[in-house]
Amino acid sequence: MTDLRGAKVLILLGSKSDWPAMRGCAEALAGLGISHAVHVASAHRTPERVEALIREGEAAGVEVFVAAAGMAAHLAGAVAARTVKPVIGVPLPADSFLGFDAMLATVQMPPGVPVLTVAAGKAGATNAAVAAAQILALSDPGLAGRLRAQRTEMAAKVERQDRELAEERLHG
Ligand code: RP5
Repeated sequence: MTDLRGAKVLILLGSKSDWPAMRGCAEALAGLGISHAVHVASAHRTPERVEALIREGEAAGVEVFVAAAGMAAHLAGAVAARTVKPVIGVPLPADSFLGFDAMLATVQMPPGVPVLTVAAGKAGATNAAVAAAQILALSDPGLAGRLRAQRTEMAAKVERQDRELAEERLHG
């Protein structure tokens, strides 16, 4: 059905409408050199497709699943029910409740079937990629090094911002 060969991370979206919020996840994985695939599969509208993608993904060597959905966001939980690989859930804001609905639906899993839930929306999309990288880095020293370099870069950016602000206040 779908070619997932080589993908270490499989990103599942409840709808194509989730892609603008989740594009950053794929970009962050690519930036860290992590092979990944992205597919739309809905826990409610296409439960069999969710099942098939998990089976295919596992057979292809996927190590971490990322599942993003809004509203009654059961996708990550539905994935977690069908695999013992780590599942990272990204709650997405929809028209109502600013993502609080999706956050509760994603995070409140029963004991024994966890979903590693990150922040709602675009921040969560990025953090899902970083968290997936951290899991993969446990057995990949090169990736661990790239994560450390990313942190160093982030710290340098904050210090640059501090200097810029001081400069602006001096001359503004
Ligand atoms: C969820 O419902 C999807 O993940 C999406 O966030 C939301 C709305 O889906 P669409 O009606 O845009 O397909 O299942």
